[in-house]
Amino acid sequence: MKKWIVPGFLVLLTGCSGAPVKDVPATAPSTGKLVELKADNYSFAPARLSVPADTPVVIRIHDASKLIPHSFVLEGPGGKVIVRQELAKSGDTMVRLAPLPAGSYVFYCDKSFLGSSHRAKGMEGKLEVTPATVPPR
Ligand SMILES: [Cu+2]
Repeated sequence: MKKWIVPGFLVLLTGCSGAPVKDVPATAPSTGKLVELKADNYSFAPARLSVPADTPVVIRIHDASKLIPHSFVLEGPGGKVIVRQELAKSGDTMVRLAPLPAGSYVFYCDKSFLGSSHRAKGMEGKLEVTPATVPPR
């Protein structure tokens, strides 16, 4: 009978997993340029961030949501997911980014509820990574 209990339990476990994508931990620098971001239902503020290229960056994300879970996903210019982290409800989450090459990145929440994604509701923004040295005028 034990044979039957174990597979049934596994089906229950996998059937209940909420997040469609596993967390992608960033390679974590211990320090970096600190950037503040606020998350709420359903927005990120500011929706545009700018950080210098080739510099470690720490994004402190304050999630004001008390009930609805949110996440932070950062995608590179090629659509590759660089980091994905669950956000702490009513708290701060530190997202540590290794130095990034200059370019235009997007961030968003990949959660959804009843088939409507938080991203479509407005939980997305742009991260501009600008060249560290500005050529003289
Ligand atoms: Cu969300």
